[in-house]
Amino acid sequence: MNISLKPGQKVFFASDFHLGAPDPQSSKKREEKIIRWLNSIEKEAAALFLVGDVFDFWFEYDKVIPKGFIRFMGKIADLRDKGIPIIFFTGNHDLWMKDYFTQELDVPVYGNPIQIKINDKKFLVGHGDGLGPGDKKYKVLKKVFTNEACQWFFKWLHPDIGIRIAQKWSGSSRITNMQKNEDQFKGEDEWLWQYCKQVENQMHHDFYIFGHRHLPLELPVGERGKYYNLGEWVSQYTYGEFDGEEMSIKSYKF
Ligand SMILES: [Mn+2]
Repeated sequence: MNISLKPGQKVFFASDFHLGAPDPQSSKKREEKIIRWLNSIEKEAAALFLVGDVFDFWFEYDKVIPKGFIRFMGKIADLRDKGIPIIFFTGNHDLWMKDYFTQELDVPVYGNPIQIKINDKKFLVGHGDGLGPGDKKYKVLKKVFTNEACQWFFKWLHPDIGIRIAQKWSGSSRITNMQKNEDQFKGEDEWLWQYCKQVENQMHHDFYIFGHRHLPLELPVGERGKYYNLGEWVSQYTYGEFDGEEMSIKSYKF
């Protein structure tokens, strides 16, 4: 994917909105904030990357999608209708996105990191779950979640039951863990940082952009590369911005 920026244009990156969690009221407030942010960037945006865990839970049945998030989806439709390319990634919470966003909103959805070129800079962009060493528990879980038989079984549970179970599970797994040190910086042991260094040894990228850690980070990768983590939108409202030369992590101020 190649993007060339006109003067004044920027590319925006955000992840880990976790819409739907931990309860409808706080999710609604977050949704409003996200829309306010999207309104504020739309004039400058040459492209928008939403890098996974946009939804705290998502599952597409053949003819049904989960209720909710309608203003957010409306805003995505509005930006697309204005001609702004939007690229979605699945995260570990919403990895069951299929073709609904592509069909309905003309938004491609990627499940793995992709390389992009913006002006003359090379990027590697993805959610980041299950990459690098460590994260072992999740890697096992992902095998179950992506198992076709498991998905088939889940699909045939009535959505009122399936989604209720999934929301309970999802709610207990992450947002609540945020208070419990899960999201503290692990220094050299940051496995996504290690993953970036491994990739950099094979092939140079100027910028590595990931979510998943819920920690806004800016770290060197080799001599010339940099790893940015986008943080989250539950309490910090952080996002990445590339102006054609420089990448930066900013916090949206309301
Ligand atoms: Mn997340």
